[in-house]
Amino acid sequence: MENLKILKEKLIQSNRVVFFTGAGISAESGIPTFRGKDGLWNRYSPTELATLDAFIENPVRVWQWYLFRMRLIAKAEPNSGHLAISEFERLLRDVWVITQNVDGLHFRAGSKRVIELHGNIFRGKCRFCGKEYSEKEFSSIFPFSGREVLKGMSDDEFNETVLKNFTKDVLPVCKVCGEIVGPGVVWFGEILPEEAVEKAFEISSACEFFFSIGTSAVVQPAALLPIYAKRGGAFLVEINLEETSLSSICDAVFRDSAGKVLSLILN
Ligand code: BV8
Ligand code: ZN
Repeated sequence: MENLKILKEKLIQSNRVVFFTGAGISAESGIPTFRGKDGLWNRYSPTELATLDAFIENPVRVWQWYLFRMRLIAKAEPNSGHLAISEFERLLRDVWVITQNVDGLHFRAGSKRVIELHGNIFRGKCRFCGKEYSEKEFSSIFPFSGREVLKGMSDDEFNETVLKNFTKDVLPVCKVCGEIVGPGVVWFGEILPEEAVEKAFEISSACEFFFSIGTSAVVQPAALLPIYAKRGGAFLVEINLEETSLSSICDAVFRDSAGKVLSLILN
């Protein structure tokens, strides 16, 4: 407990603190992680669904998977981990969140300075002409994607309409080029948004504390951020249920849930 108190005091005196998060921080909101024991990928492999090839080959199947996840996220609430980070943004001088997650829960928890490295699942992106769709604009061409529509759907309705009777003619058609629009996330093999990547590497290389939270630190180039932070002299903290390739270079490791540890440091 003592070292948590010391850590909090040092955070209060620090200039810049970065919270780098992965699927593990949203697990306590009921959203399965990718690679953990209950991981989403366990039933599917990333190459099977989160790639342009998979989408071109079978857009219905890819959209069924994304709508399944979007509905889980629409029904989810930010948890104590998201809320503690948003509280830190109010308490400390200079806080940034860099997230690999596409669920938007940091914003819903009240965090303002959030970099979404892998996009946002409720937005749309046309891979054929490049048009990007905001959440509002996307739900106007794809009613199924509306947060409230998905949240209000019972399991039976979802199974009936989306999992059973879902056909190509209900998929969103691009207003510009007429092709099928995909989710506004970064797929494997796709480049990350340039501005977001630049900003993320810039702030990570010049911060005093870098928290790597709920991530297996496997996905590149995001997994380079903690390495850059360490190289820039940051005190590197891992909060993760399982050991990762990062653990051995961390200055502090908390092998416990993100919500619990972040709330303990905060209070
Ligand atoms: C690119 C959006 C190239 C989609 C995602 C080297 C350099 C560059 C690329 C590569 C490279 N090596 C390999 C690549 C290719 C690839 C890659 O990284 N592959 C991996 C699998 C090896 N990278 C890419 O393709 C990237 N693109 O670089 O393009 C390029 C370059 C130039 C020109 C053209 C192309 C794009 C990567 C982005 C992929 N998109 N998401 C979607 O969501 O559908 S990644 C996906 O994984 C999610 O964003 C997720 O957040 C992310 C990372 O996973 P984690 O968040 O770490 O989740 P995971 O389940 O793995 O771990 C959770 C951890 O939490 C576990 O350890 C668990 O123990 C812990 N935990 C669980 N509960 C809790 C907890 N901890 C605390 N508390 C709890 N309660
Ligand atoms: Zn288009």
